[in-house]
Amino acid sequence: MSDIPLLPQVRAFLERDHGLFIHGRSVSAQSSQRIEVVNPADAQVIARVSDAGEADIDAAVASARQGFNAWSQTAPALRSSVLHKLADLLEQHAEELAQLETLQSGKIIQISRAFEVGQAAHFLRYFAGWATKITGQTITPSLPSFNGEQYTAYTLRQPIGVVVGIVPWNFSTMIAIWKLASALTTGCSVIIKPSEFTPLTILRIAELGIEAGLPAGALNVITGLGKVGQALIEHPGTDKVSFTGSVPTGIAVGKTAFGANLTRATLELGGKNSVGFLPDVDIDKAVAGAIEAGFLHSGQICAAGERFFAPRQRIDELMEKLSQRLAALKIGSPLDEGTEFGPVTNRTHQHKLGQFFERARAEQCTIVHGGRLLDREGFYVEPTVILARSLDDTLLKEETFGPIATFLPYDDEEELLAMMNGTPYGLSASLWTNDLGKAMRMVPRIEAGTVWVNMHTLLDPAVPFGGIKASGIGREFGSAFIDDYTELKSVMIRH
Ligand code: TXE
Repeated sequence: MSDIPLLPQVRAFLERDHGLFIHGRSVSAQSSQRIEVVNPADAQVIARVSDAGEADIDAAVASARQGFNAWSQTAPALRSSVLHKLADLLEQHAEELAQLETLQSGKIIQISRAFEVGQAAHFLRYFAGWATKITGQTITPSLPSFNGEQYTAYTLRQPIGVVVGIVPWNFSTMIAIWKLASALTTGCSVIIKPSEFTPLTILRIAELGIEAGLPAGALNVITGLGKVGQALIEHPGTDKVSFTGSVPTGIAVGKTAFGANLTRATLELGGKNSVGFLPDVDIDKAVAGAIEAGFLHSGQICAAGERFFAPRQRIDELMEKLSQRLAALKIGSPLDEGTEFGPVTNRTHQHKLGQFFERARAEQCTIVHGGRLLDREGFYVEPTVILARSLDDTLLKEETFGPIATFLPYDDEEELLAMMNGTPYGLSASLWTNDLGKAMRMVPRIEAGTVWVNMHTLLDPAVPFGGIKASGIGREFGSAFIDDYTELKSVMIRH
């Protein structure tokens, strides 16, 4: 097969002189610094965007404050209908957005279509529904009444203000949608700072936001390096940061936010997620499970499984069958609809994965399958299966964020639980078994924000998502996100 043809509107978008999206339109940055956007499939530069400077950041924050004043006063039903309209527009522009996403991230086109656009629209509609359902409580205080006076109290949930949404490169469309939808449905305005590697789709979506009916300033997009994110958090005109990304950057973001007059922070960080196969598991289901947990989008998912624990008597068979499946994957261009496994998103990340392979060899782990960078144009690495020697091996401790499943055998259930929990992180974990009773007893003992049974990685907007331990603070989705985007005001009345 061969690459699908690019839509004319995609070519036209790439050729544009990209500005920043401030106060309802694309404006040229005052900073002259530019960042190259590179196609991971062939290492060619496809566009250049601005690395925003101080004046640009001031302009975006001023616009977002104005946007907040307007948007927070709109009726919840109107906010809901604008977000529904934006979801419609995402679907109407689905192929254009999917192609742009694949060009900037190397994500295979089916994943761009299904997740970055299809799922993003689905999440957006879920968030849109919340606009009209945000409520406080009424409370009867027990204060003394000397002259017949009575008391009534109630709480208000009010939008927090200007939100900074800092987005990583792995799901640059969907994660941006989670952040802007959470902010806009609660009545906040938002400034999105996309990853410097993948800034294009959100610039296009901001234009669709205006078409959907957002007032100028409700949604701004500022491109640039990490320092731009930091300056936005430090800015006195911003009230909250919602960050998704790596643990070290997340900790830095948290410190910056707390140092900036307690700017509120939601941190959704990565980690080192465990996958436990119980002794009764069907081997074919275990292999499919390992693929779902570790290799979707080349493992570049914060919730992906990286630490795989299998019963000692079954581990060889499992790794062998998994290796056979990986060997049959069609590796190729992400714009080819037949491709099952594409490049990773940037050269730095590809090199980092190469260093992990070297570390594994130096620590005498067994490379069961893969373990090399591919010698071809673009940023390709082999899907890899590794047998570690102990829990202290680097590949069982550090987040690789790549297509690497590292295995270790266990002998009994208590040892499995200790291994699964033996990490400072706690974003997600999964158990694979036919014995649901056993799984139900183990689930409460697993230290993770999300535990899946016989599934991994898939998220639903109705189910809260976020990390415990060093994997984050706060929750996205469900009703839980509302607490993070609103302030609770108590009102007491004597009458
Ligand atoms: O991520 P960062 P990077 C891992 C992955 C990858 C490594 C580095 O292993 O190889 O992290 O990737 C912005 N204040 N993950 O550098 O640093 C930055 O511009 C405010 C795991 O891309 O986490 C980008 O928009 N913002 C991961 C965003 O933060 C700052 C997802 C994420 O950048 C900033 C991505 C600062 N001081 C990478 N520094 C996951 N687990 O979800 C950077 N940024």
